Amino acid sequence: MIALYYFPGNASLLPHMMLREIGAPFELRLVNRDQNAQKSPEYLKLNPNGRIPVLVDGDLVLFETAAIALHLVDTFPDAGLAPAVGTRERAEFYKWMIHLTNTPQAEYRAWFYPHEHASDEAAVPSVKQAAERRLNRMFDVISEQLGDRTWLLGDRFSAADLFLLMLIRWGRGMPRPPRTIPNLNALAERVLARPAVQQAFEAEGLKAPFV
Ligand SMILES: N[C@@H](CCC(=O)N[C@@H](CS)C(=O)NCC(=O)O)C(=O)O
Repeated sequence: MIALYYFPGNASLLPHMMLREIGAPFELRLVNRDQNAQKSPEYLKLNPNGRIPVLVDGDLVLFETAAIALHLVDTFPDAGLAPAVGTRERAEFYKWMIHLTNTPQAEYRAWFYPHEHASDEAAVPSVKQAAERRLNRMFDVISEQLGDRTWLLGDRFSAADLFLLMLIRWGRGMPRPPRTIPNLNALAERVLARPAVQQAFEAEGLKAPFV
């Protein structure tokens, strides 16, 4: 049985949307951030970094959102969330998954937690501003790469589109939210129209505006 440790809207949203797309049985386990449960001794046994998400699959305990996502596409190949292994499309899929996790997702850490990136409280606003500038540039590049394609891989929907939706959503409070870039907004709308995505949002209690 699969269990996903989550908090509404956190990085756990990607594997949650994927599990709904896959349609396999799974259990959601809330990590109550309001009580800092991600830093509790029990949770630290699952993820010593004290971060969300964690996926438990039998006796496998996985942290890192992208690793969880890649594990899910491998475990459920028939769900069609990634192109076949060894193909050019699969390589493009890896490119996007790795880019999204180690570039915009990592940059969001500086935007949401700027105090972690400054030793002086006075520097925090400027750390946040610089993160925002870098995020804007990253979303511009993603938008240029997406162009007028339907999905990041062209005609083929994949878990990378779910990942991008989550990242677009995280920026809804930025001075220039990613949704203000027309083709990113259009992609977000297409992903949001998927029944599995709507089920995940509803189960997490996420309310409009979604991006
Ligand atoms: N690289 C990690 C980052 C996870 C992460 O930063 N999660 C955030 C929520 S989106 C978190 O746990 N924040 C609470 C904290 O750092 O205490 C991953 O992708 O799993």
